[in-house]
Amino acid sequence: AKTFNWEDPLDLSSLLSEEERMVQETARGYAQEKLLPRVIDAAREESFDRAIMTEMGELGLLGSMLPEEYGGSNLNHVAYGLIAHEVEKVDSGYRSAMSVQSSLVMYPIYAFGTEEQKKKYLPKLSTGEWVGCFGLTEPDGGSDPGAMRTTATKTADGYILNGSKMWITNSPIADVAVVWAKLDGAIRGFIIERGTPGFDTPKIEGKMSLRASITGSIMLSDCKVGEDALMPNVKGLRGPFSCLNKARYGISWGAMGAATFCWHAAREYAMERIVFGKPIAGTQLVQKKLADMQTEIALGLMGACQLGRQLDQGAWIPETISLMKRNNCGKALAIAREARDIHGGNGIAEEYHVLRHAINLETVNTYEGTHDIHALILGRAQTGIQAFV
Ligand code: TGC
Ligand code: FAD
Repeated sequence: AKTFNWEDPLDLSSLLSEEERMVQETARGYAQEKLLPRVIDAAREESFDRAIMTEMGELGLLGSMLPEEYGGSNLNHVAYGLIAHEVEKVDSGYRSAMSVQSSLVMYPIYAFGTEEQKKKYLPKLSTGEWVGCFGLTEPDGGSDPGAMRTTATKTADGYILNGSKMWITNSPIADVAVVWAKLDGAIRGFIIERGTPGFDTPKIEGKMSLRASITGSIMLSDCKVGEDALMPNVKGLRGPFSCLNKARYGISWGAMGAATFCWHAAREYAMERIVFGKPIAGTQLVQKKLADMQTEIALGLMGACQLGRQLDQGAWIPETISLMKRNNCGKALAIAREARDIHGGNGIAEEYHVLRHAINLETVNTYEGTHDIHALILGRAQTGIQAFV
């Protein structure tokens, strides 16, 4: 007879294929052996180690869902989610670097680019030789990207871009940027290479969240690009949203990775911490907190897995992605805060990691559509009434 597995109460692992488990093992090994030992210094010093991109590239973790001819590993959505989950157990910022490269840069070039653009950029991005970034959000407000001000103007031999993008993961180290701008009033995607005159990417300093990730802005002042910078096969908000669908899905797994780390750390700490003569794990309040964490994580991972299967079958709906992104980020943030609480004063020390996760999850709950914006997407879907405006 089966016994209760406290770590995997709904038996998620029985739903994974042999290949998915192998990917999970590879990502777990890399994250624990190579990322975990450098994360405390990275967060303290607010620095991102560029070598991480080539390391991930070597293991096939970048653009993993793309076909092999473009440098991908031909993996499915569930395997992609498992990578995000393992990497984010260490730090949401490291998962960000992977998400942006895979879902927000390689995916649009693959889905909307010309054959020449795919051949030029995808192999280099998949090895991590080149780093990409994705510029959608602007300083005047990210929740309503349809109101963007960045423009592209057609010239005799290309386009001139003007405007600015804010809060862009990886922009200061990016070799190439996917930038969304309005051309004759319609949103279009452009690929801009580092070194193009009028393209600048200053770093944002002083972040208190996601400090192991590098973030910047993108300044475009009369930035001239050729005809070949435009991705021809998409027009309108569907372009950036198609990328966000993939990234938000991955985040629904990733956030549960950060939550899983915090839950396990809280459990272990509570078993060892003796207060009033007994382990705090033997108190009702702490047990309730641990039970809540276990329940939310088990449900969140099952939901993410089901969504991954739907994506693999092509039978998915954007609202389902909003539901999972919103719920898993919100729950992960609450779990990380509770785990910090269970650690008492030690919970604020960097060596215990839990406060770093909680602070990171503040960003994860906000980017790729805030918790409330996803509520409005779900509200619209069930009432037929849009409440954004
Ligand atoms: P709406 O009228 O709803 O739609 C406009 C057009 O877009 C299409 N569309 C989608 N297509 C594909 N997938 C989706 N999920 C789609 N959602 C909408 C839609 O069909 C329509 O097409 P058409 O042809 O009919 O015109 O647009 P709206 O302007 O009312 O949208 C409102 C809202 C709130 C849903 C949307 O703007 C939104 O989601 N806002 C949040 C913005 C956001 O998520 N930004 C993320 C920036 S990137 C980032 O944060 C990266 S962090 C990465 C990291 O470091 O990990
Ligand atoms: P706003 O849109 O100004 O929202 C502020 C508040 O108002 C939120 O609470 C929001 O929920 C609420 N709100 C807005 N509209 C409504 C409404 N109609 N009804 C009720 N409440 C509402 N963007 C990129 O393009 N690329 C990246 O790589 C990227 N990386 C990021 C990395 C970090 C570390 C961070 C912090 C952000 C990143 N972002 C990126 C930007 C991110 O997507 C935006 O911050 C997010 O979409 C929210 O936009 P905003 O910050 O302008 O907030």
